[in-house]
Amino acid sequence: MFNWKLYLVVILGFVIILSGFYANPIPLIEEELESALETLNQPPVEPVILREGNTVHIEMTAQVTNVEISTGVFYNAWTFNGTVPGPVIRVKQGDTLHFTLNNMDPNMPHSMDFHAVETSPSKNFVDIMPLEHRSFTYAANRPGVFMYHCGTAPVLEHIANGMYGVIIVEPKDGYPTDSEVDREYTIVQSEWYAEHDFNAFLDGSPEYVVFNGDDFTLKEHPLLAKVGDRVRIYINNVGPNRVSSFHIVGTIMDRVYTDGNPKNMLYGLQTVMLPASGGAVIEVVVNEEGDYPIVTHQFNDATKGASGILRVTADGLDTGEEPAMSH
Ligand SMILES: [Cu+2]
Repeated sequence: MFNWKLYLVVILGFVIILSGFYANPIPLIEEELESALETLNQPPVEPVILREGNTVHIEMTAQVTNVEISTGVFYNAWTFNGTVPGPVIRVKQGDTLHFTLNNMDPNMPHSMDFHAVETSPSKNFVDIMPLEHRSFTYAANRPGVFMYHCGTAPVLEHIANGMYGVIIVEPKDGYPTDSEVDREYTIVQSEWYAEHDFNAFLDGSPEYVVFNGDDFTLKEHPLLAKVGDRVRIYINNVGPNRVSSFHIVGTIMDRVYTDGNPKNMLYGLQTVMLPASGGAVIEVVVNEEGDYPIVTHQFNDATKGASGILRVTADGLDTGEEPAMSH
């Protein structure tokens, strides 16, 4: 017996398949490619840092990894080692750096530009092609708190997507205040724009301006100090576009070493100006218990996330309380 219902279903199915084919001849391939790009989320790879006398072997990985930039907001970031900022690298003035970059990103060349070294960019900051690796050797002869970043063109895109961090080159003879320092922290200020939107990067109006990659960690987990402590902060503003006017409410910076060079010692600053890529070592002495907001005094940027808390308690331990005031 003729099953007209089955016949109708088969004909309808053909019509749907054919109309899809003619409307978009290669729909599956494009969709698959797009979703593969969207879902690339490589687990963080630990950096390798090994000292051998005055030579430091550093191995880092360029990779694509989702990072949380605000509570519940994720960015499919281009990173060094799966975090934004990338790992803090610490070496000593006079060290030779033997640096290897593995590029795990299958879609894009990446590179490394260390502000801590003086070398020919066209030789030593060159692109490393997808899934390749390459090594470079250079000296870190000047002390400081230096930015590092991917230098692949367009640099704006690679920095705005997350490829930056800090390399601290400790001065050979230390800082004059070394023996007085009780606690040390590192803060990196940076910007997040509409995801992968190059026009937004160009316009320079970020959605978030953040400390250490997100707008919540330094509020939920304050930096801690004990009454009377001298607190040292290694700070760098990596931008890519904004200047930072770094300030800690309720303090005056007892010492500031501009760009982290001990010869650039300043006294009694209320605010330290950090150009894009600029760094500093700052020290404050905290003599009263309480929550001291850490901000950029460019308050549009502080309101977009660049604020945190320095919590001072009698024993230096966290009280676990919500910050008393927030900016
Ligand atoms: Cu890059």
